[in-house]
Amino acid sequence: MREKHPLSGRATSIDLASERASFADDLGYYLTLQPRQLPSRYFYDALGSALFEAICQLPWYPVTRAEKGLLERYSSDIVGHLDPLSTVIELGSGSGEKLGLLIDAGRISQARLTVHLVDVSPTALAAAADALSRLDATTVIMHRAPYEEGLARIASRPRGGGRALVLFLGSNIGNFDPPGAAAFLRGIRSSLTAGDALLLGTDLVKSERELLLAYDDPLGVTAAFNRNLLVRINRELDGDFDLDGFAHRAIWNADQSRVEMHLVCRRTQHVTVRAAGFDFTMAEGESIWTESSYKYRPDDARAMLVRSGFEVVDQWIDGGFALTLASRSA
Ligand code: AVJ
Repeated sequence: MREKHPLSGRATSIDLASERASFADDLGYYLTLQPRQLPSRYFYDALGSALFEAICQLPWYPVTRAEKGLLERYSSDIVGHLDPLSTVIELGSGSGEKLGLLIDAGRISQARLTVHLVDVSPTALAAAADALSRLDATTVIMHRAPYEEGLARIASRPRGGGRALVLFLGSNIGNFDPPGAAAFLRGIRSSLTAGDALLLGTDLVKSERELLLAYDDPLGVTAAFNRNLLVRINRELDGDFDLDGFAHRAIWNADQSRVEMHLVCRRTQHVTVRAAGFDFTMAEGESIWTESSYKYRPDDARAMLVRSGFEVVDQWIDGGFALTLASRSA
């Protein structure tokens, strides 16, 4: 059975209206904090998702290539730890390519497999569903939802034996601050049963030069990805950000072990976000903090999992990236 367009994957106009309302609420809160901020989850509208896919192909952004290389080489080892594997849940499905790699390289029996894709982006879900449509013996279920909500829905479904593997790849964990990451991992753990596992992808600390090139690339794709947040606000919430008046800046915060992205105001401007019902003045040099990408040492990733109640099974490292497999023991 293949649920091509399950109910949980369909966006209704009510969803869209309430999403816009919470976008407006979030802006009213985060844009008036000092320093001003915008949550990075809002990067991923259709254009933002396409720009992110382009970033993954940049020679200066090694994350995706390194992780795919690890999956190609070690999927059979990963799957070997999880026999019999019956369910794979990918949080933040992206293009679905990595999941396909795991299934192929791990020689997972497609007929006995159920795949759940959880993503807030309808564009990402559509791309993933397309990439996985070749697995016609596998049941693919899409959940257009935030991760926690998707996990809760999946956990409440009956599962016919076999182990579950949750994939949280691409260093998406890097967008959480340390307490947030621990809480999130504990949430994943509580949705699993004994014997189930989590495969976590984490980008590793490397030289400042390499890190800054990855987040401030010479083609300006990451700058476009960052500024698109303002484009989105202007379009969806009737904002009037002067795009030209903002510069992309990436900095390496060594104390906090994170790359930060900011939008720095080049000249004082008054901004109105009409549909969110607020306005403010931004001074020259003031900035909006749009993203944190935490970087880890291999031991940090393991310790974070242990603190969240997991048992580390194995870890694979190459190209400045780590895949860590952890299980829920009881
Ligand atoms: C998708 C959150 C892992 O932090 O590296 C890429 C997003 N931001 N370039 C990351 C991103 C700028 C990416 N994550």
